[in-house]
Amino acid sequence: MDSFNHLRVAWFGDTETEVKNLRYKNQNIAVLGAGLSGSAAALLLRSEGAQVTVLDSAKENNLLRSTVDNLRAQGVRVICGAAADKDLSPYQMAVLSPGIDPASQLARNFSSRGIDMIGELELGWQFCEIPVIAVTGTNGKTTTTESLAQMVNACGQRTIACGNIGKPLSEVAREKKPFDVLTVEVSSFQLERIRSFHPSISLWLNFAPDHLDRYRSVADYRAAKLRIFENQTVADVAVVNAIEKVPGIRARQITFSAYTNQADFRVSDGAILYHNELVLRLPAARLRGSHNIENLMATLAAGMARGLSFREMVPPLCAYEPRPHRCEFVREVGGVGYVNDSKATNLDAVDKALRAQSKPVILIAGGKDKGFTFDPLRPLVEEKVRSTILIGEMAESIRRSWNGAVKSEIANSLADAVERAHARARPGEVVLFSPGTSSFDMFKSYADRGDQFRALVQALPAAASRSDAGAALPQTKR
Ligand code: UMA
Repeated sequence: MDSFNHLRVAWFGDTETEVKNLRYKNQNIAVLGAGLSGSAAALLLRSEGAQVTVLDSAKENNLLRSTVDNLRAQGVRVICGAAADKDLSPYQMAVLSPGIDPASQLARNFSSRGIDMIGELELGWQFCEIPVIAVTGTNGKTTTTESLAQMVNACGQRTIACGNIGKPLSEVAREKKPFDVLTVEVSSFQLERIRSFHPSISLWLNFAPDHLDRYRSVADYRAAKLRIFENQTVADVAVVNAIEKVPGIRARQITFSAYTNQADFRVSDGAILYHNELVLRLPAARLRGSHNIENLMATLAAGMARGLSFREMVPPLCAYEPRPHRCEFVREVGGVGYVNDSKATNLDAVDKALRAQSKPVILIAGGKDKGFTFDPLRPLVEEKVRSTILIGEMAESIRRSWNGAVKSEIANSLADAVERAHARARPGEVVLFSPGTSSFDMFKSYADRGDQFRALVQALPAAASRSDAGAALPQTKR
């Protein structure tokens, strides 16, 4: 049963929708960025009859050949490199990809001319005539979005996990498949440029400082994320972490917390309770750690808002297997466990990964400088970590942050770091790769970084003498 009084039902044949979406026909529209979001937005606009130009600051031979070829084959003009940053053609509107900073030369070339600019999420939303569940939070978005979509599908409501998880909303909108609801992971970058985006159910998982290379302050980052609630009304549902003080929510709230009993969903005696009703015994689920218990609670709350019963939801939710790169156990070598937590791109994620460890840790951390220091982790590192091996742009800065608290050394590549960790770790310890910042200084993405870590660990000889270890390791990009 669907409990929404404003259910958006029609993919086809809705007159209001047809009129609304004719707005872009024959319009001259620029799409900034030729990545996943930009190409999805361009193809959606093209299929709606717009004249579309994709502009990307990168040189053409640095872009995916297949993407550029496909765009051109669909009649989309593509301009790359310096010519894109300086393009002065007249446009009626622009669509911005989430990863492009509004302060970049490309974006400023449009904003300074007063050209109306929306984000790709907003564009996709304008063509989606079915309800949306939107999931945000600093950490746990992807796990929650994916487990929620899997659970909702298993309970008989057709959905797809999309958005920041890797399939842009504009692509789902263009495909026009008959879903009952869309499960959309939304980032602060995407929420920055919404206007009418209106989820029937919004999830606020948690909040911690991040992305300070893009935002002037933590408050700016939080304000962008809070826009998830902006267009919700009393007919909608907001699923909110009870520890957070989230202002200005009009929707009906369902709260959850693994840390307080003052919440609709809470933990007691190794189980999740809804008020006083036992919902899920934690050992039955494959997700582990307090942060994941909260992700499970938020998922159940969203399912409840969709009219699903706990009896239907619990079996598929318990069957959900976590994705790679999130405290993923890779292998044990000589009594040492190796854990790949490459998805940890901020300090809050490292904090959670360290708290989940019961054995002494050899920590490999570091990566791109995102504008913050590792000082806040110092007390926890002192408590949990025996030795650290630091990589990337931030290695020196992290060493300064933890100076005197733990023994630190700097590695010149990920292969070097794994080799050093292998040499340092004693049986009964854990080598945890939880970088605490993003990967772009050395790798294509956190997934590329985690894949390389996993391959390096898999290549460790099972019973090698420690001094030989790593001799045959593959080289990493630096
Ligand atoms: N570009 C310019 N000028 C610039 C900067 C970039 O032209 O000044 C171009 C690049 O050359 C590139 C394109 O912009 O060709 C990339 O655009 P993009 O960064 O928006 O990347 P997409 O491939 O469109 O991927 C985006 C999200 N990326 C970011 O938000 C950084 C993906 O989230 C998302 O999966 C995808 O849309 C589909 O919705 C990734 C991410 O890291 C996973 N998200 C951040 C996070 O989770 O922390 C927010």
